[in-house]
Amino acid sequence: MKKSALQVARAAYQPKMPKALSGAVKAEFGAATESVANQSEIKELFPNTYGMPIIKFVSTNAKEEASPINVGVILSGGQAPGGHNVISGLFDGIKSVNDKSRLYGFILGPGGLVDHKYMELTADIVDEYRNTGGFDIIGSGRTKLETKEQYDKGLEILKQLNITALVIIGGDDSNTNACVLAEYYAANNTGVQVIGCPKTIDGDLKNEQIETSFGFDTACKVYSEVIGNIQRDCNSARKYWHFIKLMGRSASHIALECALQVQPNICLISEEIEAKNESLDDVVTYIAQIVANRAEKGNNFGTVLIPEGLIEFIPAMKALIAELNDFLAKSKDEFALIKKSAQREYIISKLSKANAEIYASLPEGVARQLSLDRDPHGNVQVSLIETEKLLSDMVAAKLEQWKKEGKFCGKFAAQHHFFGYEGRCAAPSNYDADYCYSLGFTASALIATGKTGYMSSVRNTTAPAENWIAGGIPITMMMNMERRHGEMKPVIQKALVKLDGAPFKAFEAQRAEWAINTAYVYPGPIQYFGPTEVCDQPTKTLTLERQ
Ligand code: FBP
Repeated sequence: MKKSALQVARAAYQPKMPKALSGAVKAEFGAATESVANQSEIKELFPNTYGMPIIKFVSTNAKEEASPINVGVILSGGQAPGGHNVISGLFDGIKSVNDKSRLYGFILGPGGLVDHKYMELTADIVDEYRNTGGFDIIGSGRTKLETKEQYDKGLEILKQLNITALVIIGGDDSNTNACVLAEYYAANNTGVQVIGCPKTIDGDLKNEQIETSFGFDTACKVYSEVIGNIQRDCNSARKYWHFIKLMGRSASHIALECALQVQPNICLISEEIEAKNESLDDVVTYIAQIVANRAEKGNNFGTVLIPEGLIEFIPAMKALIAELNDFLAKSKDEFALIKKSAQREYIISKLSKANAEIYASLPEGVARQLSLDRDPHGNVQVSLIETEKLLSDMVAAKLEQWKKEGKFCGKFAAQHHFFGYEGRCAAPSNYDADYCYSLGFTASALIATGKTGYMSSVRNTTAPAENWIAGGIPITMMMNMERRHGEMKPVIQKALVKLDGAPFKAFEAQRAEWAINTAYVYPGPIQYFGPTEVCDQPTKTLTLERQ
């Protein structure tokens, strides 16, 4: 396969690791843990994996002879830069335990386990993918592991390949799967361990122990580079308002991080809009007012960052979507029989009065997007909803009205962008390359220690890599009960933007100034080689959170 000069140079990069992982390790155990909420329900559902202690790995001189281990690995959900480095860290880790250990990759996500589609990941293959973006080494998928039949089918192939440990690299939903599977395999004395790894560009799989999910750093740096370029263009032509939607299915971490990096004129934070109980019209008025204020100073241009998940956080829309989710889950078959042209009226006739009114008031396209198939985890596919277009159309209508009333004297022309896929498979930044390799290596240490139901954890990552702390966090510790597909289910609690957290506070303190003045910052492209202050900086979010 032909390679670019950067790919060749990058292949030789040796990721930095915590010092503790450089030789033999031993586990230190903390106190028993509790789940973040619904303790009695979670304890009852996970009797074998609840309450386990937090683990920290420290170096030891006593290297013990260990038998080879066969390990399976699954990449699950949306791509995130660094997945290949988790696999290479895991590969090197199990080889350091015993060089006869073997690694198998299940193809195209959890479905590969159930359908027995796999390949052995040998040194040659792994070497081809070190420090590269993407999940193409084995592919990814969104199949939800939730039935006994799936777990048993999976077990068949694990037994056949003599695999005694499975590593699931995924986001909150996939790590929920990992936890359920770990419990099932433990309850049935199968001898198979299950370990999770925190992945998602969305940045919403984090807590006291998991500082960040991998991929967030690189993806935000790619988006910030491109937004910076747009801002230069915008400030050069001075004739467009750019409405930029940013991925992040639920939480607004990506939008917030990009805002901190590029200082746009406007950045919406879904969690704030929900907390203030704002309506769609409130959001539109907020944007239109800033457009009008800038127009008064002769600035008919600007940038608006919009988190992908916004629509679900506007309280009235959230109530509508919740009712739609339950309704579509229950009446899936009946709904499938309704002609496309009659679906809107059909939905309106089935919803409660308040929600039917809101649904009826939505533009045709948005209404249709809200009734599309949910993903396998029951989520609305928000990446398909054109919020950037919806908002700019509504802002244009409001400004038209204000013009008639003499409240707006400027010009308004909009451009639309959606940044998501551009960043999900970028070559991992040094931070993600190092973090992911360490996560994979740590997963191998958890396996060698005989643990199951743990998530690999690497902490203290704003310090130089040698001081990072590697260990494991019981996944049950992150769980609570939530309504999914119309039923209460145990799931990992999503980490939303905290309005009293340092990243939001830093943004809040500066946004009025960014709105009226043109205070753009142009971060430029990710640098892989060069001075550490250019190449090795973590996200502003993480830096502020850890200050
Ligand atoms: P994960 O939570 O699986 O990491 O997915 C992240 C994400 O990129 C979201 O930001 C986005 O909404 C979603 O995946 C889109 O997924 P798909 O391409 O499968 O529609």
